[in-house]
Amino acid sequence: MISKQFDKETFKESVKSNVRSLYRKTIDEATPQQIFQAVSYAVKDVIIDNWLKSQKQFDKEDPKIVYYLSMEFLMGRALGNNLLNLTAYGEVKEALEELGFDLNAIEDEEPDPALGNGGLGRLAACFLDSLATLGYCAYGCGIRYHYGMFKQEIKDGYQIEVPDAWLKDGYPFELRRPEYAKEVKFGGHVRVVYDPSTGRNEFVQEDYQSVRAIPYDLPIVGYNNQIVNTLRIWDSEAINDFQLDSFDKGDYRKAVEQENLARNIVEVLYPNDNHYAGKELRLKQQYFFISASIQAAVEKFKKKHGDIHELPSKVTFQLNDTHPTVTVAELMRILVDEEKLSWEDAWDITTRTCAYTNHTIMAEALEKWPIELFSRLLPRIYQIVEEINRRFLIQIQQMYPGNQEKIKKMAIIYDGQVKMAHLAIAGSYSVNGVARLHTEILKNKELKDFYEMMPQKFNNKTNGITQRRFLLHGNPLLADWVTKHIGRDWITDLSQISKLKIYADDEKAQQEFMNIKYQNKLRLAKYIQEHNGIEVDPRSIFDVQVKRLHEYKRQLLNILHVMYLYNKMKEHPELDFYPRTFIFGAKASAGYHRAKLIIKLINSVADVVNNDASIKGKLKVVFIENYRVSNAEIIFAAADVSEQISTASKEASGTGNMKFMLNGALTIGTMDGANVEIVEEVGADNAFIFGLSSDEVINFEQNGGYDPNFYFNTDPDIRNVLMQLINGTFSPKDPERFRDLYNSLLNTKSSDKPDTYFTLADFKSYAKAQEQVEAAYRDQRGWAKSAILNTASSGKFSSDRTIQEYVDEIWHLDKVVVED
Ligand code: 26Q
Repeated sequence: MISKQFDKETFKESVKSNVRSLYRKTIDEATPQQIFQAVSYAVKDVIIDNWLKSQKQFDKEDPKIVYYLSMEFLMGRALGNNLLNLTAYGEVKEALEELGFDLNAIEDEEPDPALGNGGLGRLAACFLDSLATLGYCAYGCGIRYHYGMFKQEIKDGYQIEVPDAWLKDGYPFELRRPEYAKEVKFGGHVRVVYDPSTGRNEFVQEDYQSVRAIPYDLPIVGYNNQIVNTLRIWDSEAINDFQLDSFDKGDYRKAVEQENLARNIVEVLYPNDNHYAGKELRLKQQYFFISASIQAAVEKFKKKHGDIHELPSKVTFQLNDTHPTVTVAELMRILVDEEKLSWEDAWDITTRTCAYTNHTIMAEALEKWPIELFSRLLPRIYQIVEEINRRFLIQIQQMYPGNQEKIKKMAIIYDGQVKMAHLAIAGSYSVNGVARLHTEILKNKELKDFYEMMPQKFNNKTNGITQRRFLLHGNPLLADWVTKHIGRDWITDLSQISKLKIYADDEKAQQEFMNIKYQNKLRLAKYIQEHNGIEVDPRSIFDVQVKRLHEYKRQLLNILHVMYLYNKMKEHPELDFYPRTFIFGAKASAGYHRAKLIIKLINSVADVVNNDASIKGKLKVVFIENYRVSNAEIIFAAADVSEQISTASKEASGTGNMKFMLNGALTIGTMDGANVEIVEEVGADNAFIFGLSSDEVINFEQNGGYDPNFYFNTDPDIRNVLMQLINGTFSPKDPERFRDLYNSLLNTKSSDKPDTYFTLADFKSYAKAQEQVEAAYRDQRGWAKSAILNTASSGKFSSDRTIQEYVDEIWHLDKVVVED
């Protein structure tokens, strides 16, 4: 497609002139990084025009705005994506070729902005892409971490965390907006002052420390519609410019403290995924970006509208998990303390403006802040939470008179802790889960009491992913093939992709599809060769599990099964195994020792298996270092088999599962999260389902768990694999190395609660499903048909569909069109 705004010659001139003015170099003297910068600035120029135009149109039409509040935005690289969404990728590629550069190589110069951990952060990024593409006015609000998700290096099979200094060369797409800075206050105490003129108490925070929040705006380019939305990430700066001699002793100390505070707040992203860490700095980060964002949003609203009571009709704050939940109290503070509203009016406005998305039922992920910490850091906010709690408890008592159990289970403040999920639910008009099964579990189990009290708030929004990054950009060969068969409409309407179904039985289509998969496997094999020094057979089955490392995701089940297969091959050399490459990619939280040990186990198994000539290269294990958005695109495109093997009920949704499906991989998985809906769309014949159901898991849990020793004692295959964890098969120098993993799976003296993830209970049915995978792959035509059907059935899993549901059922935004 020819872009409306790109002229090749002008673009080339712009790149050359950027190299000159930025680096005082001619284009042939510039380094690849400098070329990346120069190209990006040239692209940004074009974006800025659309950005201005969009904001003008928003100003004119005054649509309702959603603020997507999130501690994480896992954006991935912007250059290629922006070019695609501007529909200028082809022309720019040509322009650069004429200058002697390869766009792909230039794209590889961009640091991967990794301001997120995994699913939740990447979901936020997909949502921004969809919001802009669908023409809705949306702001992402987050933190400009100076260090994003750590880079993972594998040394001697162990994970090493290396800081990710993504800003070190400057990030060309961001725009610093100091004129929109906001002050954020921490600590001190609250003085209550009676104002006789109004008859109200005023609450004055004194002796506080404060920082200046400075916004940096990143453009979010809609696909082919000239809309550019904004991701606003806040940096912090000290309020007092640090002037040594102008302070007396006391102020000097405070100045230093405020400097430190400002420096620390935005320093680094917490690398925890699905795990709560009650760190003071984390709460500072939360309040920092929320206070700045809510202040800015209210100010923007007031510039246009006279009556603050109209806020809910023009603004919605979507809370991405409980991390931004101080929003509820901060908005109350602004409405009551600054706008001088009555508590009742302020609460009415707040609870019609905030909405909350839950992403997990894992107990260890629930945010509970000690009162001491919370009230010390946020004294006024704590008072407000206390009042919200007091009134909420009255409401509970009215509904359930005398029921102390309900108070105990539902209170916002209880047992010395502030429970953020309870605050989010009380303060929101919508509470949603992220896949149908997950929402049902919330309603019937985790949040049952809340659901019974306010059923109207609860709803489901099954997650989605953007096909523009994960097919159009990540898999150009398949994208072109799809377009050739059904036209381009799928790019903005993924439901169209079902038109491919008529090709599922077509032999030519099957061959083309499998050939594209093969090309993509070659691309990944090359990446693996370059990065791991391992040679893999592109004709083998590429069986892939890429996601954060967590016990509930059960990478351990996967690698135990690899060990089992290896044993079988050794025992029965006469058996005919179809060659298989097991590919892993996963970061473990820096302090999560067991997760890190699982990485070591995967690499240890890889060492033994990959170097055992007797199995003739039929089994390979690869651990891809530093799994992130940029290499994810290459990995999804090349996968035959998608491993989605979480303990049923634990994975709220999953989104990797959808990316694999879109790229034509077949799922081997449990009936968990969105897998349920994936199987519903593609049909059970085109997936490999195994294991306990969520009902069965929950049942076991309510009756004290299952007995892993039963499997150990009765199944020699399982016993053999487990014994190999402690007999040095994969760690001859240190046979005890994996003892903790062994203990985690069994009832032993040192494990108080063994295998809460039902690994051994699911092992045999997993192994059986894997046999079915192998058998299915041997039938190449059958496999091709299933693969095509997976791609063709993935329409539901576009984040465009998800966002449209949020708009229709929660946000009620107005669509905006930007004209030429
Ligand atoms: C909390 C407190 C302190 C530090 C960190 C955290 C923290 C950080 C990140 C807690 C949780 C997360 C991330 C959770 C997450 O990614 N959840 C995933 O969300 C996806 C999008 O909805 C789902 O698809 C996944 O199933 C879910 O695991």
